[in-house]
Formats: sequence, C-alpha cells, structure tokens
Amino acid sequence: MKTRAAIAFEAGKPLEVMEVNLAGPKEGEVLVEIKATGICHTDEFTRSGEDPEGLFPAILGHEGAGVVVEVGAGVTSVRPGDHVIPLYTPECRECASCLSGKTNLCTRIRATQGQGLMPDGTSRFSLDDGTPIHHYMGCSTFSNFTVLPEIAVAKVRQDAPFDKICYIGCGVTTGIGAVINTAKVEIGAKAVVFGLGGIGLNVIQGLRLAGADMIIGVDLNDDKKEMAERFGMTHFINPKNVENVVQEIVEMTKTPFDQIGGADYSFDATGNVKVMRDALECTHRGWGVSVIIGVAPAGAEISTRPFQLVTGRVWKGTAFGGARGRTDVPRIVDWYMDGKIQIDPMITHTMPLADINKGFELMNKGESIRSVVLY
Ligand code: NAD
Ligand code: AHE
Ligand code: ZN
Repeated sequence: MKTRAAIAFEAGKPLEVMEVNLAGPKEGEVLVEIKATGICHTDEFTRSGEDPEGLFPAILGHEGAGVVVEVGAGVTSVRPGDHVIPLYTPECRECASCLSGKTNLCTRIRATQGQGLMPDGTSRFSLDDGTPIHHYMGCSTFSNFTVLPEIAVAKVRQDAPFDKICYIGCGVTTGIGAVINTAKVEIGAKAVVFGLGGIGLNVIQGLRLAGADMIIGVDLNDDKKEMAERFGMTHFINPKNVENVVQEIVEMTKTPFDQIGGADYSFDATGNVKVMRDALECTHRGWGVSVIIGVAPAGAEISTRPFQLVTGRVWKGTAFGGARGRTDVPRIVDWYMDGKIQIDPMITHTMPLADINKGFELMNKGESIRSVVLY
C-alpha cells in the first residue's frame, strides 16, 4: 500500500513529507493506522545527527497512538479495530530480560530494531525506486500507517483520545515511570528535576503522585517555570542566576536537624553530561539517588569523583521509565482517563503532518512542551 510519511533523508536536514510504499504485516506483525504522534527530543537527537545509532533514510517518530488495521499470521493478542500505542520498548514476556522481573528492557528484537529493520531483517517501507527506508525505534510513527511486531503494541481502551494518549507512548510514561519504577520515590522526599521539557514535567507530576515534599526544578529557560509550577514544582532555579547550582541545592535542602543537605532524588531530563554530574553531586551523602533520563550526544561521557559514590550516592538510568509496555501502558491510559494524571496542558501545539518541521523548530526554540501531529 501507499502511505504518507515524513522522511529523514539526511542528518541535520528538515523532514520531507511524501508518499512511500508500505508492505503488509508478516507473521507476528500488525499494520497500524497512526492517528496522532508526539515529537520527542529523541526524534530531534536522531534527526540532527547526534545519535550514534542514527540511520538514514528513516521514518522517525516513536510516541504514537492508533488503530490496528490488519494482523499477520499467528497474531493472537490484538485484532483489527483495537486501539494501540506502539512500544519502542517491547514486552515479549519470554526472553531472559522479561522473565528476570528485574528490567523492562526486552531483548527479543533489540538487534534488528537497532538496525532500523523488522525482526526478519527487512524493512516494510520503501521509496518508489525500491530503496528501503529504515524503521525507527521499531515504531516509525511519523507515517500515517506503520507495521509493528505484535510484541511492540499495547492494547488500550477505546474511549481514550488518540491526540492525548499518544504522549503515553514515550514522555508521560518515561517521566512518571522514572519516579515510580526506577527511583521508587517515597512520600516526603526532596527531589530535583533538571530540564523542564516534555519529560521533566512528567517527572514533576510523578513526584507529586509519589508525595514528594520538595520539588526543585532547574532550567535555563525561565519560560518553563510557570507550567512546571502547575504540575507541582515547589522551587525553581535558573543556573544562569546562581554561582553554583549544586551548592544552591545543598543549601536549599538543609534543615535544622540536617546540616549536610542534598536532595534525596534527582533526575536529569536534559541529555547534557555536565548537568548529569551536577544532578548526581547535588544529592545527599549516604543515600542520594540520581536517575539519568536524558540521551547524550555521540561521544559524550559522564564523569564524577568516585568519592561521590563511595559516600553513598547512587547513579542510575532509565529507559521508558522502567515500564513494561504491554502491562503498564494500558494502566497509565486509565490513570489519565480517571483524572489521576494530566496530559492536556502539556500538549502546547498540534499540527498536520505537512507542518511537522514546525514542531521541531518550536522544540529547538524552547517554545513548546509537546507538539502533536494529527493525521
Ligand atoms: P525538551 O527539549 O522538551 O526539554 C529539555 C529541557 O531541558 C528544556 O526545557 C531545556 O531548556 C532544558 N535544558 C537544556 N539544557 C539545559 C541545561 N544545561 N540546564 C538546565 N536545563 C536545560 O526535551 P524532552 O523531550 O523533555 O527530552 C529530554 C531528554 O530526555 C532528551 O535528552 C531526550 O532524548 C531524553 N529522553 C529519554 C527517554 C528515556 O527513555 N531515557 C525518553 C524520552 C526522552
Ligand atoms: N541510540 C542512542 C540511545 C537512545 C536511547 O537511549 N533511547 C532510549 C529511549 S529514548 C526515548 O525517547 C532507550 O529506550 N534506549 C534503550 C534501547 O535499547 O535502545 C545511542 O546513544 O546509541
Ligand atoms: Zn521519546
């Protein structure tokens, strides 16, 4: 079949919207009509050429929601008409990682997914001259129709709006999951969130859900403060206005009974390795936990004095908020539908696929939280 899609032909270039060829689902695969997709900073990371795994040409996008149109042989868990959210972190429930109960990082299709291919080692997308187009993160939601492995879709309730729940495909789940699944924040905690964008705001709403007392937000852009306060941020720091952001946080978190100071938990949602170091070092001696969410550019490395870890701080990371997609995503959709979490105010812009490059521009100018493409 033909489908309209936004193609990343070359690193650093705008996406080109055009018709491409899409082959039908093979065994164990499903064809999904994408109804809406968010634009995450990770899409920009790949588009810009900063991703060491970036492949071109590719159809980016990994934060979508849509309807199953057709299923391949052997597919049993979904059928045409089901509403689904594509999963860049699949859940096969059979591999060593899924069975370990210790991680959400299913390894069943990781090798081919990283090569921009379906599990059989081929692409379903091609240009008219036969050139294959790479899939992206196993999702390629910047295409109106896409093919996904059955294990990479979460079936969700039919009354949830696609234009909002697409955000659960990455940003919402990553931010809230980082707090609940990865850090396991407890009531009364003091936490710091670096980067108040589409991910950081969801960390903040996760912290509020978990019952944190102090939620310090850090961003270079003062315009992010108002929205973060709406979601539960209690204190704001713009690093441009303080001499030393680590020292500032240590002072803010001191009490008459604890003159050491430091956050119980911190989260990096910037992707900047210097910020990641600050995020670790602003946590409390003896028990502070710092979670890396941000994706850093090719070649970047983190560093700190080992003494920071010797004295009890813990450095962790999280992908998709530690969520097991097929199990956890339908529950997060329920949380949204029940009013336990908010999504609508974070979707600051919507646009048709033809204007997708505007979504990237808004993100790069710091003017949006989430842009959502509506098909
Ligand atoms: P975004 O562009 O919406 O937000 C980034 C925010 O960080 C912006 O508000 C920006 O002003 C702020 N910022 C940038 N540099 C800063 C600095 N030095 N100090 C303080 N603030 C700074 O991006 P997003 O969609 O929220 O994504 C954030 C990061 O999370 C990206 O690196 C993205 O690739 C990554 N990510 C990771 C996962 C995962 O599973 N681990 C999932 C989604 C996104
Ligand atoms: N390709 C990059 C790494 C990108 C990355 O870390 N991706 C996250 C999801 S970001 C979503 O917005 C992830 O889930 N990674 C786990 C995995 O298996 O890819 C690089 O640096 O090479
Ligand atoms: Zn993402």
